[in-house]
Amino acid sequence: MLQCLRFDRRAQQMPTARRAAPVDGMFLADWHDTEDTRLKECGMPMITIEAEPAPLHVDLAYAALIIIDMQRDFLEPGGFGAALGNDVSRLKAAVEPCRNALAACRRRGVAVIHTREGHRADLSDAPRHKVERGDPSLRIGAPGPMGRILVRGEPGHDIIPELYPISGEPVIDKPGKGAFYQTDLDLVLRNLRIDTLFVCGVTTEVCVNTTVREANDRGYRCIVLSDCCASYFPEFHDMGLKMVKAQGGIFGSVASSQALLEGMELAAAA
Ligand code: C5J
Repeated sequence: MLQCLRFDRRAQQMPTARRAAPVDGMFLADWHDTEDTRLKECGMPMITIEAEPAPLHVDLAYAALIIIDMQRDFLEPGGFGAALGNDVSRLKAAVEPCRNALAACRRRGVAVIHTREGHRADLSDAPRHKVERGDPSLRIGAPGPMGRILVRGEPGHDIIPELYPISGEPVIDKPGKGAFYQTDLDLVLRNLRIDTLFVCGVTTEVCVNTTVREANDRGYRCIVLSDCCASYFPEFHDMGLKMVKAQGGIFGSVASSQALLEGMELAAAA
């Protein structure tokens, strides 16, 4: 009898076929061939999403929503973003669209992954040039209203309440801008057989862009959800999205959260 535990987030388990380790040299697409029948019967639909530069067909069984660094340190006054002189209120625009995309993915059993940028308490994983940037009283590790700035375990390092992870959703702690650098994200995605990422988060041109480039080189197809991302600099947000989708989608594709929701609804109605 088929088990569909992968799609029950509370079960935190995967069916046997998904737990099997990937074979060296196997392309991500090959995994589909071995599991298609099983996954179809698990009820995960194929959706069409109106993306740029072109519409895409996405099998939700192999897709994940990744939410990059929606942390208090970036979105709230008194954190890392503010310490660098930024107007943090500019990032608020991404919260509601992100919340809608997150709710839709949770409802349909699409894998959800969160990331957080931050450092060890002794800052041993923080490059010196990163720590020494800016006003000494506001640097990484300095005490602030939300605890030590950009340090793991401090209140500011936490994900904002609106998008708080639930049980079964992996949280990737990363010391750099890219979510793959010095983390186990690639391993987590491969074990879940993910080949497509819906990418949300902040900031568009820094951690979102870096992660998309890293993902693209590792063979993941990225669809950046434009309104679920934000920047302290509106022009960098716009350019960051343009860079992803230029030249036929050189790093990935861009779509609105509405396009994702519509794609899901159409598939559900079919
Ligand atoms: C930045 C990030 N902007 N999460 N981090 O320093 O984009």
